[in-house]
Amino acid sequence: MAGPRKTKLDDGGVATEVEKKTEKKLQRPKLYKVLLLNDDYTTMEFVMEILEVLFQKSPVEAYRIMMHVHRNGRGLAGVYTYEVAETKAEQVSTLAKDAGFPLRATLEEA
Ligand code: TYC
Repeated sequence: MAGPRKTKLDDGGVATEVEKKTEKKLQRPKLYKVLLLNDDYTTMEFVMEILEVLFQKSPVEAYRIMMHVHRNGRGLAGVYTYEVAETKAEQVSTLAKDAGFPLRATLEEA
């Protein structure tokens, strides 16, 4: 059973094109990495709290990610669809600003 299904209304090609377009619209959305950036002022404790509260990391995982960012400059906090990733990155900045820290996050296509 290879190839597109034939229907009673098969028009010899046009309907097949429409089906292809429909398939394309149903493709999975792109995913984006939220990357935490290192800085010299945000405390390690605050970064871990952000990872636990916003990115649902365990304390052990939060410590591992925070130390990775501290040593390497950036690190993966999570992977999400665009709107969720944008919101997470904004929440990082807002919560950090409210606490007096310059912590930032950036997005990268996964
Ligand atoms: N470098 C910071 C310090 O020494 C800790 C830190 C880790 C800051 C990770 C930001 O994303 C970050 N206090």
